[in-house]
Amino acid sequence: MNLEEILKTQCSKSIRECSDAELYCALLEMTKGMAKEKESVQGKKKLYYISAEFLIGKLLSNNLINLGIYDDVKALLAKNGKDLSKVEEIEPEPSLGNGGLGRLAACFLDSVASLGLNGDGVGLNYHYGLFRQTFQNNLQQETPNPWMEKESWLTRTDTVYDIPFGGFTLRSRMYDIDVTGYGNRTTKLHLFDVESVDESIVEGDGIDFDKEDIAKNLTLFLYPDDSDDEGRILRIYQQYFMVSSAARLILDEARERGSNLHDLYRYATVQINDTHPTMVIPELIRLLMEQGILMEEAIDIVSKTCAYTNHTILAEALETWPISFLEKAVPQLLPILYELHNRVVKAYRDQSVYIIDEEQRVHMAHIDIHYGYSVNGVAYLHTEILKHTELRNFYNIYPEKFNNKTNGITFRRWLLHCNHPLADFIEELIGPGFKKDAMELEKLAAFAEDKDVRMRLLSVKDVAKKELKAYLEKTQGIQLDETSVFDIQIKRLHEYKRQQLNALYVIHKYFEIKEGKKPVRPITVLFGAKAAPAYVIAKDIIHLILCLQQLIDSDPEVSPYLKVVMVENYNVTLAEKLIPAADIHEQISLASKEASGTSNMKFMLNGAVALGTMDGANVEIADLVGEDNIYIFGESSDTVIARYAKADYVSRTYYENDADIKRAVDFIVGSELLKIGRKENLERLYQELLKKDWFMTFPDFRAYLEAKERAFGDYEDRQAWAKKMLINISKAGFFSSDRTIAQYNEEVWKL
Ligand code: 26V
Repeated sequence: MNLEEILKTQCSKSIRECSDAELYCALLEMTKGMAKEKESVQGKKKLYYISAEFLIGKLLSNNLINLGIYDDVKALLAKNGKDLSKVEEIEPEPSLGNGGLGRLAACFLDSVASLGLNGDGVGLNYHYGLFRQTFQNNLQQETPNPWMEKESWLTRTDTVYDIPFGGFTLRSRMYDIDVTGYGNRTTKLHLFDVESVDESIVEGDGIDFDKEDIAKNLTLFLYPDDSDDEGRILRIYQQYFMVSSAARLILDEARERGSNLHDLYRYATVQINDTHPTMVIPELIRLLMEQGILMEEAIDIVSKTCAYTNHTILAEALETWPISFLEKAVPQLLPILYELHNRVVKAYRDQSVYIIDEEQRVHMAHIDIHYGYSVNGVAYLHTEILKHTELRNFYNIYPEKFNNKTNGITFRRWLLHCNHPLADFIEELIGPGFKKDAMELEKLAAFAEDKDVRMRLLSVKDVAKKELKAYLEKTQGIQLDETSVFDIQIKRLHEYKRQQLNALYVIHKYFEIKEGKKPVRPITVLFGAKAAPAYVIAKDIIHLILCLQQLIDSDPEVSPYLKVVMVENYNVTLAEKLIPAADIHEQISLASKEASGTSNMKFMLNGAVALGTMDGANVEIADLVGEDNIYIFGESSDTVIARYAKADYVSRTYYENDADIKRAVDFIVGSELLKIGRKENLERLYQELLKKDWFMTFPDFRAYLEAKERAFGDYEDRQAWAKKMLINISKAGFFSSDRTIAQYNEEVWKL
């Protein structure tokens, strides 16, 4: 049957007569059917990528691309007076992740399927995912974000497990989402859900709910607010529910493939994505013991099966659970946890590597490192810092376990899907090979001196900027000037990512313009960021940015030259519009703090130039593109680490010795902003910077200004800038997640 007939059968009317919503449902069903046909016989050993987050984004277009029918469907719809991009808009975005970690997991699944590897993802089916962000009175508000509709990518399966908790049992059911590989096979994302979940317990129109009613709330939200103890215990229930379901699935499937469980590690490998799925280790041990395997052997088997990825060095982000919480939620794991701890105590005298500390807290990462066979960081610098600083004592014990796997992104979504004009132009220049082998992008370097190519590249960028302008105008009522330079910072709001540094720049520029020092070309500074609902200072930073946006918009002296925009509800869908349109992208974390970053790779691939610190994967980007094609500033990770060790940073000294810093910081609580914003929030942020500035924005302020001005200056030589764009694209191949996944497979999973 051809596409037209399939669609007609699905809709039971002609394409022309269908609404966009009907077409969406028909395409969804059709795609699911085609994905099913590409499921194939699986090998002996299988990867289970367990993650609390899979930020998959909308799936329709991506699936059409991966199935190789995007152009045909688009043409067919057009022939019938329909627009595929309108149909795409019908799809709700499943926001099953917070940011980089969850999006990475989604990119990895795409690559596992595209490389034809035998591996599935396992996670939780959150009904509301991450909250939807709205702005009211320049403050972030959170509301639920429902995404599961009658017609969705989820397929209910017959796989159910009874998961025991302290005092009660919950039934889990597996739902599947097809992961269509690019021209290869389909694998699965398994999402477990509680049968008894009850969406009606959400209070009002916010995101509060009864945190103690576990049977009803377990899979309601992604990472519920964990600022209080009930929220934190709920996290433990979620995590155990996820990994116990996963462990049962792993054992069932391994047996089906012929394992006698003594050889489990020859049939399964488990990648633990950050510490959230760590309890899979004691749970697998427990379940193996239920099958009659002795503790000693069970520990050995599981230690050869599980591998751990670390995604952050921030101490506050490394999970530790009070043993009393675990005792309440999952008492059956306690004997195993004590045994795992006692073995460590016996073997090593060093308290810093113990699993349970003196305050009776369980260090989840320590379980992973002692009882997993691989520990990896997510960029070169990050792994080095883990080995020599954060996890030094573990590295001394197990040097052979540590390895680096620099993150990557799927080029299907982050080029072929989100930037058709650029993908087409690249294909015109170097042929279609780059779609399968991203390293072929290197061939673009041959055009670096070609003036026509440079001009074409600039016009492709202009098209994307105009598209973003139209989209933001339509969806958020925001007006952009597409002839201005688009300087974009999009990522979770966190002090270490330093959106506040960018905001201080805006204030500085505001003063300069007021003083008559106008930029040669208008500047548009775009932000997109959600703050954790309980993260007070992060929300204050959003407040500051929104107040600046309003202030500048209403100032006719400044607004022709400077515009600040914080887009509402930043998510994958918005990222797909923002990234192609960027001229400059901000990667300005405090050196040593950003494990990798992945938007940096997406921007580079779309021909934007980075303004960044030597942090995370920026280091590798800088190595690849060379200093002419990136704007690096700020103190090195060594300096930063040494300064933390000495604990001698005093932000006030910088404030007092640099009039520009003082002027910008004082402005936060000056009369102009206080007229617009809330005193409490602005004052708190002012005090935070003045008294603490824990992520050291002041020491980097001057260098940041200088680098940013240099970038804006260089931007005016359009030919030279186009060359920078081209070099960035040509060097992006290394950051394909296909490369990352191939390395995981060769060095860790060995499927
Ligand atoms: C979590 C938390 C939770 C509590 C409060 C503070 C805090 C700060 C950071 C985090 C991050 C958790 C892990 C994470 O998302 N890491 C990100 O992983 C990406 C994929 O490897 C990587 O590109 C980002 O650099 C890294 O931040």
